[in-house]
Amino acid sequence: MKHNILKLLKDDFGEFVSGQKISEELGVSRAAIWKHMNSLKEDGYEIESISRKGYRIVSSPDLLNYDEIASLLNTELLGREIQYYKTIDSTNNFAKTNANFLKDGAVIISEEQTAGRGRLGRNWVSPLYKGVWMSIILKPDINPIYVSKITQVVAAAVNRAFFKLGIENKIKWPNDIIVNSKKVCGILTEMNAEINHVNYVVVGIGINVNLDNEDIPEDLKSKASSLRIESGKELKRKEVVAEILNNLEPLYKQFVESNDLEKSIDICRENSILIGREVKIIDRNQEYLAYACGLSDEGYLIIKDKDGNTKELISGEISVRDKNGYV
Ligand code: BT5
Repeated sequence: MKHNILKLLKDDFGEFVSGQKISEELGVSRAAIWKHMNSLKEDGYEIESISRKGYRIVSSPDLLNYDEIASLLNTELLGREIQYYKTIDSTNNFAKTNANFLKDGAVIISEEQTAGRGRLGRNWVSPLYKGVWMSIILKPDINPIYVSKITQVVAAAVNRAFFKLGIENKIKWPNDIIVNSKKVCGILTEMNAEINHVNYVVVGIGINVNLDNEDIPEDLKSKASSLRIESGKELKRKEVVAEILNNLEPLYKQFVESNDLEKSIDICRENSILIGREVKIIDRNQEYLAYACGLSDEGYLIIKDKDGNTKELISGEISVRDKNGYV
């Protein structure tokens, strides 16, 4: 009921909606409406009530639930179902456990993660209300060997979304988004598949939106930052989520429906922080320097080693560091 009341108020955002209208349309008593209004206020909504005029929303909190995000989306597939939590161990873990019951395009978002994960079981710092910690469940009808390309599609979408929000950024292949030489976003793509069939893909996206300096652990300060620290702007996290999903949907559909990666790869190429630079490749237990020449049409990083041999790196195999530091 609370959601229905909120929807009525949001449909007439800024206008007064009378208690009588709410009570008639939703079949609730005036006393119940009052109770729900108080509960909405506790959630952070600023609601003005004037006798004989009714209720109106003055401002909404920056929460990442469906009520806040849905009206900002222009998608058909992504984010049409949002599972929202205040705290969770890892949205990727939750997504993987529940993927069979959730729709293609469903999104899991938590205000904090207590065991956020990076690649290879690394830790991902995810403080309460400061960032976007979300996982998207995808059920593409593609060969499992192509799934790693989805990371490039997502990186391209995040890059576009940040530009739309006024933030210059670069993509560090395969899964980082960089602002002013520091990592502000990481992508973790996982899948469950049979030999020829993808059961589901979980794309985890972690974005440091409004973290302050003190939210970033000492040992990460030299390489990690947030959109707020780097741009000096406080962004609405729900707008960040919506921009990403809105930008991802057309690129993702092009890939899964027409096997067309061109636009995504073009974005990744044009905004690459690695291409044209010497990089350090950390490949399991060996490290070597190489020159990053480009990105193949398949989304693999093309490098030339010191002997002049060219090879393509497939995401997931390696880590790349700039030869003098993080980027
Ligand atoms: C990644 O791994 O960059 C993928 C991160 C994916 C996080 C999302 S949040 C929602 C979803 N649920 C999850 O549990 N995970 C996903 P990788 O390239 O392995 O980078 C991990 C490394 O980045 C760590 O070892 C740290 O050095 C650094 N790091 C940890 N937390 C960070 C943060 N908040 N911002 C920037 N760097 C961080």
